[in-house]
Amino acid sequence: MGQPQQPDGPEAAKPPLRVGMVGYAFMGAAHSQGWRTVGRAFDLPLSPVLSVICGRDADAVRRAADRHGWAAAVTDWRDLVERDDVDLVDICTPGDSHAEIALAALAAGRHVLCEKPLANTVGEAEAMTAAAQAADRRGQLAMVGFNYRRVPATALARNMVAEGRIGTLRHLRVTYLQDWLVDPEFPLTWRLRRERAGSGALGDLGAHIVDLAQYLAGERLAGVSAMTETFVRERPLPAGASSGLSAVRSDGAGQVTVDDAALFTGRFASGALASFEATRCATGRKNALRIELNGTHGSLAFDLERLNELSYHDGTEPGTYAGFRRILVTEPDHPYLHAWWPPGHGLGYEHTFVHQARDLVHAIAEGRGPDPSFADGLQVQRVLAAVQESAEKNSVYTTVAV
Ligand code: SOE
Repeated sequence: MGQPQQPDGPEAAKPPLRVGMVGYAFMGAAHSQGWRTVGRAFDLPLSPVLSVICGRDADAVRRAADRHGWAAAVTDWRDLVERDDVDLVDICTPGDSHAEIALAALAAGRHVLCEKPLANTVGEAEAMTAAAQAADRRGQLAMVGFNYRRVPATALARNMVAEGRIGTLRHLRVTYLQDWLVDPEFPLTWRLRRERAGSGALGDLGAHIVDLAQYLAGERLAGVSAMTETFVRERPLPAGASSGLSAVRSDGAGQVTVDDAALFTGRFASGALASFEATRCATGRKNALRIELNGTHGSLAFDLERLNELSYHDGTEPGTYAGFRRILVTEPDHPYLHAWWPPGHGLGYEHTFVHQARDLVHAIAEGRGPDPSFADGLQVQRVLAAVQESAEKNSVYTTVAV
């Protein structure tokens, strides 16, 4: 590992924002590239520095530090949050450690970025939110990482809804489909155990679509009716399974304790209706997030597989010429695009993490609460809890706690 990626050129003159990240798997890699890239794409008031990365396996985290450009590697997050070369703690771990790391980081005077879902339970999310609100009064900021808000096309959709371009919302339908659990031999990893992940597709994918739906609609869900299912209830234990895992079958399989899929309907405070589907068993669908909003004056539709595009139907046009048209979201006046390429040169999934870092850096420099805040993350957690409660009560309509 070299020295911290010290900013050069115009970056050198700006105060640093020294990041310490906990976790180095998929989200750790995605956030690392966000921190590496953001200062070179955007003109920022602070210069992010990749100070230190943390993981339990010393060799693996050292390799991750070298691969992703972190200046130091440690194995205990408790040390990381106290280091004097860390201003912001970025939490990219499984959900069962979000609360303890965030609470320690806030107590140590650090800013925090926490991956979604905010926590595994409403109680944890409430404690995190209270700590974040107290820390905010000390000038510390905390954000939860709902990165799909930061696709230029979804940010444009949010602006269009807010401008009234679809009129009053009547319907929203959103699906988030993956298929990596179709194979019954896929092992019992942490995402399939309630004590580690809190829930299955609901917290992993459902959290994204609940947040995105509320963000685009500009309002919150009042209540839900839900069902969940676990299609494969026992899976092979992963190689080297931790002592916490016990086999429930003679062939060494362990019990799955989370949902494979969640389907739910929701009613917004305005009375608009919504439908949600989150599953990791939709054969052939790899990371298929699609959302459509129907209003009195028009509709908007987004497909993550075509993330540089937004479909728009202007219901005020005469029927002869009306229809869904494709907005290619690559113009310099589209959200975030001024920093990137000429029109027509698209962005990708990884850019959402660059945009997330950009927005957090600006919020910290300007001393204003970032969105989504921990309070936003808590509200999503309360929707997920209402979904689970409804599903346990034979889909009875369940109001979302406020
Ligand atoms: C699930 O496989 C997952 O990695 C989510 O955890 C991420 O939040 C999503 O962006 C991609 O899919």
